[in-house]
Order: sequence, then C-alpha cells, then structure tokens
Amino acid sequence: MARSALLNVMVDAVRKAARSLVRDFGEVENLQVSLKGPGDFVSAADRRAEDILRTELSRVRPGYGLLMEESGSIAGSDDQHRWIVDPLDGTTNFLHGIPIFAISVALERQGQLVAGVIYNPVMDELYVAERGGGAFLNDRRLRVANRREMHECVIGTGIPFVGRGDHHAYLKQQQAVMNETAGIRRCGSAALDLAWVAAGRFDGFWEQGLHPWDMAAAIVLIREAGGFVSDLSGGDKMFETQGISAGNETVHKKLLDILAKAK
Ligand code: 2AM
Ligand code: CA
Repeated sequence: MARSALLNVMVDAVRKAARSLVRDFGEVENLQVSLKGPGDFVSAADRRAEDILRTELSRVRPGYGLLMEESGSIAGSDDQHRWIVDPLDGTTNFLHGIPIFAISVALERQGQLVAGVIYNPVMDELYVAERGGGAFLNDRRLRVANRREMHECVIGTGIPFVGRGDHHAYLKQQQAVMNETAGIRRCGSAALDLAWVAAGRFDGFWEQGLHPWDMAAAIVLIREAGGFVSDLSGGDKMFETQGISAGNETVHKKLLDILAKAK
C-alpha cells in the first residue's frame, strides 16, 4: 500500500515516540516492586513521548496547531490545521505492566477529521486511515464486522473508576448491554478499543467521559472502515459531550437504542 505524504509523516513521528515508550515500558516492570512505585516514572514516560511527537510533527508541518493530552492546546500560525495527540492511551495499563496501550495522532483540517494513526507498539499493530483513502492495519485493508444480531455481538466499553463518571448511570447501561449481547470487553485504551471496532474485532463500542485525543484518530479509522460513529444521542458532538458510540450501521443504531432505554 502506498501511503500519502501526510500519513508518512504521522507514522514516522508515532514510531519514533513509540521507541521511547517501549523502552520506558520495559523499566516499569522493574519499578513495580520499588517503594515509590512507577507512578512518577510513567508520567515522565508520557511526557517524553509527547515531547517527541510535538517536536516531530512541528518540524514536518510547522505552523499547525496542536491539542495534546499533557500540554493542552497550542495555537499555530495555520489556523486551518490541528494535530490531536494522545502520547499514551491506556496509562493505567502501562503503569500496571499490561501491554495494551497506544499512541494516537489525528489531523483536523478546517474542523474536519481527515487522518488518523493509532499504534500499539507491543503488538506492533499500526492502524492508519485518511479520509477517502480507507483504513488499514499493518497495510491490510480494514472493514467493520457485519454482524447484525446483538446476541452475536461483542461490545467494547470503558468503565468509570474512583472519582470519575456517573457509576450508577454506567451500571444501568452495562446491564442493558449485557442482557442483549454475546459479551462486553474492557481493555483500558479507548483509542485501541475503537481501532478494534474498525478492525471488526469488536462489533461495537461505547464510553462516556473521553477527551478528543482519546477518540479523534479512531473516528477516522472507523468511518474509513465503513462504520458509524456518533455521540451517545446519535449526534456528531463526540468532543463536546465526551461520549462516543460506534459499530456498523445496524449495531451502532441498536446500541444507541439500548443505551437510550437504559436511562
Ligand atoms: P488515558 O490512558 O490516556 O488516560 C479508558 O476507559 C480510557 O479512558 C482510556 O482511553 C484513558 O486514556 C481514558 N481515561 C483514563 N483516565 C481518564 C481521566 N481521568 N479522564 C479522562 N479520560 C481518562
Ligand atoms: Ca487517552
């Protein structure tokens, strides 16, 4: 597959940051047993990866704005373009030595998401998509799963934790989904969970309380894989409402219906 110049610069930046993350992930296991624990170390790993991404993306596309998990919003001289970057999605997994985490980079042009790259360096799974050009996993074309019966569907989700989200409302949603589906999975990286919808591994996904950097790249991937993405009311305000739901056309609609009834 011949990649566009844009995807090439995104992939190069992501691979460079991934080398730093993988080195640091190797250290985490040693630190698990230390008195202080790996918490501060992981924050530093996160910042190191973000610094590499900011440096590389700004070098190849000077002037583009940035929205990054750690540094926040950085305005550029070009107000038509913005990178949306999560240097380490799945921080809790990383901290616990669980090898499910990813770097996620998206490009927004005139307010529209046009390209996305998500990379899980431990599994060496590179997901890329560009608007109109399809979605790929390690150069293999992706298509969302085509199951239509909810009782056959595996649905990914994110579960709120201490101090985060409305636990009661979430449990009602989870109960409603578990009553109708083949199973629920919670892997701990929204970017990867959503990439897995694009790859047809999960039939659907929903989560509340996410930020743009958790979902931006994956939104491009899912749409380019023929899937549907919306906020939890079926609208297009994923960033504003912090909620997201995805699947093929049928599963996406059925999942939204189940979630609406669970209120
Ligand atoms: P993170 O690892 O980059 O923080 C898991 O349900 C998803 O929620 C992950 O993508 C995770 O991204 C995100 N997440 C974890 N803690 C969060 C928090 N305090 N606020 C917002 N998102 C969070
Ligand atoms: Ca994240």
